[in-house]
Amino acid sequence: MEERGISKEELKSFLKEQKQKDLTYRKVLSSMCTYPHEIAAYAHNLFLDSNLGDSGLFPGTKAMEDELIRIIGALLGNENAHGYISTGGTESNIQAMRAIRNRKRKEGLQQMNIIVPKTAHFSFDKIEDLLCLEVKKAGLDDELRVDVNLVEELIDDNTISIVGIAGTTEFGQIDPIKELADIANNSDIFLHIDAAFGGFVIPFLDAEYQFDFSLDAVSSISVDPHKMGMSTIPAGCILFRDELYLADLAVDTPYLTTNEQCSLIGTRSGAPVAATYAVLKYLGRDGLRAIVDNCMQLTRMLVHGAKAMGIYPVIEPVMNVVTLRFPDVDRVAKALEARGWRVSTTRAPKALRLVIMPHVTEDTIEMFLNDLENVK
Ligand code: 0PR
Repeated sequence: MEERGISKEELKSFLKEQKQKDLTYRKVLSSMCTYPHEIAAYAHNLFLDSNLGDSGLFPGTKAMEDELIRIIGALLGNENAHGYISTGGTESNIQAMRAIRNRKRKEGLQQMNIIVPKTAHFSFDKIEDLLCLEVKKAGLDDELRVDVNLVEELIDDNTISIVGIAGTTEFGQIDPIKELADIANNSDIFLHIDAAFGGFVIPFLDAEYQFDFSLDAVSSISVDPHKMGMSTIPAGCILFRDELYLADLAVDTPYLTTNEQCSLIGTRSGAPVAATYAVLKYLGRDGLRAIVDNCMQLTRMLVHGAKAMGIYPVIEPVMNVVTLRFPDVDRVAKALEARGWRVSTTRAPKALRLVIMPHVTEDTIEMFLNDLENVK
């Protein structure tokens, strides 16, 4: 750091330059984030100094967090769920697995494993490392949902949790959560649902899926307001059916305004909490449904246009994630990037992956299809 600071004007013009180097979301089809809703940005800015790591100092923010847990819990089938606003899907997944691991450790279990679908997000690789849990990966069926028979085969005496994904990162597929719930019920095993992406999509789809606390065996759910919830980054949410799992996460915090803390991080911004509260209250279920409807309509438009060119999806999209097959997908991805698009590719099966977030418009899809026609 320099001895003397620079002027505000100089700094502001530097910041603007840096901001211009960042991409806008206009041609981004690889991200699960989007522009936050303007009301979320407003609330975020108002609560910049709020720290829920010491929540006794910020009772106004804390009340919004408590209400959010009720609102998001109700959306996911249980208004009496318990949890907190995390930094995102990674923290929520870690905390769910840490809670059941701590519980089982107290019961005397030493070597523990969890079973996740092969499609699980890479946060589970971090979990394997951090929590010293073996992570077993179960194979998939033809539609890229976890194969429940393979899950059942992997269960042993040291299995403490099964994980189902409601909205897989790469394919936007929904695992057969009801069948996983039956297995969890029969074996008395914790069932965590990673709905980081799908939690704000699935309740608003025309088709109905059982994936949440309305299934008795579902123990915890991860759901991210900073993905399809239109909130600011970082906003995740971890919910438990049973409050006692929060106690399994708690540490004593004798010199704070509260006696204990359940979150993974210490200092915790209240800004995304205010943002999430604001946007969910402002939009309501109708507003969120309209956003999902629009994304799904554009998803169908994209798939329809691709099929008309003889390009087919790996699975018919279940939510707003499209994966397209090409014999030479890396070349296609590169050619699209050269035209300013940001796209990604899946691992297996290898395909072009496009996420149709709320920043995507009809014009975007038309422009994209036009470019696809030229590079395919
Ligand atoms: N679970 C699922 C199902 C996810 O899709 C993701 C993230 C997570 C957990 C982890 O969430 P956090 O990243 O909030 O901790 N899925 C995207 C991914 O990793 C996130 C993303 C967002 C990637 C924006 C790129 C991007 O530009 O692919």
